Amino acid sequence: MATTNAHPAIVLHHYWRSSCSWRVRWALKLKGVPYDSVPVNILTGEHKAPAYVAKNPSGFLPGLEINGTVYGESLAMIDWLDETYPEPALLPKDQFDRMRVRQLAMIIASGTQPLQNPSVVGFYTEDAEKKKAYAAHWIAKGLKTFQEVRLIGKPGLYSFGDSITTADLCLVPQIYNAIRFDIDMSRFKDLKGIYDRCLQLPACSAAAPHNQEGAS
Ligand SMILES: N[C@@H](CCC(=O)N[C@@H](CS)C(=O)NCC(=O)O)C(=O)O
Repeated sequence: MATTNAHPAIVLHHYWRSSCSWRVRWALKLKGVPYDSVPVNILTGEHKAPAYVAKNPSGFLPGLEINGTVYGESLAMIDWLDETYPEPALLPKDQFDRMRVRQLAMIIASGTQPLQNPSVVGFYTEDAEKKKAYAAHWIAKGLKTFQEVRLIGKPGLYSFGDSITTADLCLVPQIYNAIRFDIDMSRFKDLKGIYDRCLQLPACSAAAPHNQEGAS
């Protein structure tokens, strides 16, 4: 994609089912930023191949390429997008509201998703049942924390208030994983409500796993 006056050339290296990739796809679509898509298949190990690791040394997805330079870490990408394309804002104006939204986002991005990552779970055990129980334990713990912290923030239609924030970008893909791991979502009714509402929104839905190339 050629650089235009309005936008740099952006390429997203991602996997359709990766929750961290969904966060960034959603931010790109919400901000109306055009990008080229390079699918990287986690199941076949493409993310560990030298060609990808040379671009993103962690070997994790997604990777965001901006004018030929690749950056890792989905929250760094989302911050850059929010700074560069301020509308619609993904963080509230008030400093303490912003802190709360960041807290919610980090509960998922630092305290939950890493513990259910295939490489982490695979290092713990090769046993499929144990893998599932281990991942489900940490996801449920993370969602419980999120649910409680949300209530001491400003609960509204979404995670914080009535507009989409970075907290939702992290929460919704994590709930998708929770459902895959058969977690009983009746324990997290409010969060499931946010998930259902978000999936009605065009940007979230367009970024969702089932709408990506290669989804099965
Ligand atoms: N903190 C990183 C985490 C990235 C990450 O864990 N990506 C997962 C997919 S959601 C991955 O590439 N996993 C591959 C593996 O575990 O081997 C971010 O937010 O971008």
